[in-house]
Amino acid sequence: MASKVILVTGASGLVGSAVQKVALEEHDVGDKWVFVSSKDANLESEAETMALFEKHKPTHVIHLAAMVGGLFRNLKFNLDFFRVNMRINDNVLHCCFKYNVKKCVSCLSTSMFPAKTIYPVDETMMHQGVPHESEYGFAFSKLMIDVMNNCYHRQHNCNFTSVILSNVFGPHDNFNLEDGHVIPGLINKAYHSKRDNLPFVIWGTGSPRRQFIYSLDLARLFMWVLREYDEISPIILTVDEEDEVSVKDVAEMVIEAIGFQGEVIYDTSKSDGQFRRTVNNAKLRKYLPDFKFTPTKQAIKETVDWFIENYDVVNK
Ligand code: GFB
Repeated sequence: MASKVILVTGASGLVGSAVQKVALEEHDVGDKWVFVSSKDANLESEAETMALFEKHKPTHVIHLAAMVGGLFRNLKFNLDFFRVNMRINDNVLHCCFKYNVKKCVSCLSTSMFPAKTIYPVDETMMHQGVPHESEYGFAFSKLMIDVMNNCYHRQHNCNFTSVILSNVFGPHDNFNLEDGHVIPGLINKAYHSKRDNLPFVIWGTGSPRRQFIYSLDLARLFMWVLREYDEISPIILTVDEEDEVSVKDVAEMVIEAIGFQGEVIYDTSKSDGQFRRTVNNAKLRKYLPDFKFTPTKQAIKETVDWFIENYDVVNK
């Protein structure tokens, strides 16, 4: 019999696909992995979530399913982000409790830190103020996961924890221009600008700064959190502070990886969003001082190669 039954929600997304890849690479100890996506259950429905847990009886859960999107999707659907994610998270965590799940790891986001704060922020500062207005609904739904994890622990001694993610990118991302995050958006735009001999338009000023993490690095860290991390309080999983880059920096890496040589325009009529949200990963570094992140330039090149190879599927 499998020693662990690990249920992964949201498994067809950016992070879920990377977790699947890394889990397959692990020559493991007989754990059973169950990867589910919205095709298997609507997690906004309590009944469907319950049926999923009844069917698979997981001992461990990696909870990735969420309504997600880049700045421009957040600006349009603040309320939907809050309501959808609150429903999903309440159903999943309650089923984890009902079905005696030994450990659940959920995802928070660096966008939930107070908009007015002192940088860099760390895990102790997440409830100290109101998040940036552009991500308000999403950010509060993420903060509530930490509240629920603490309540389940206090009232029922559950081992539900969470990880705080910065901007993730990699294969299987959402490359949609309106809904997606900046790196997949830039890759999609640069590819078409090169193909159609058009200017490459970067939204905003290019000055905002972000810590980007490659999905495959994140998946490796997830394995460690699942097996070794033993706190209810969240842990930030991202690159070191000195690896923070600007939107302009990543746009230049995308231009190089695509081989675009035309005109570059910054459309400053578009929002910049939050200027920075620098986080300190000292807690992660205390546990894993030697963990090596893939250099952003190399990870962008690998993502561009994946995008080109999978162009028909991505753009269908
Ligand atoms: O990844 P992103 O959409 O969101 O990046 P956040 C937004 C930044 O990239 C802004 C610029 O400064 C935009 O002006 N940008 C330039 C572009 N060109 C583009 C483009 O083609 N597409 C997009 N999307 N942006 C995310 C949140 O915030 O951070 C998530 O949306 C999550 O919910 C994550 O919390 C951590 O980095 O601002």
